[in-house]
Amino acid sequence: MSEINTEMRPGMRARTARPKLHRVILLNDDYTPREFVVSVLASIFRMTRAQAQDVMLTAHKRGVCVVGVFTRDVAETKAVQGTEMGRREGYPLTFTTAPED
Ligand code: TYC
Repeated sequence: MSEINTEMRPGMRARTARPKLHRVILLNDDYTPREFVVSVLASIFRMTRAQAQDVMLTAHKRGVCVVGVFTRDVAETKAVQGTEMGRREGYPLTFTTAPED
């Protein structure tokens, strides 16, 4: 059986796996009720209602707000879950993702 040599050698850089992180971004819209946005944020992201309120208000005022930073799969799953929670109630609430630079 062939084995992988995992030993460090002089000049080799120690490297821990550091997956690229992706932002989940909340987009403002004119129809989703503020309270509904707060509930979605609190239920999908580990956020108190006060934090969720801040994020909602930032998106409301500025158009977008970064909700959190996650590995790609987690970011995409949370964005889909949040967007689907809105769609089920007939709201245009939308979350997107973008890689961090
Ligand atoms: N702008 C919405 C309203 O006035 C509330 C809202 C805030 C919707 C943030 C989406 O990402 C959002 N009812």
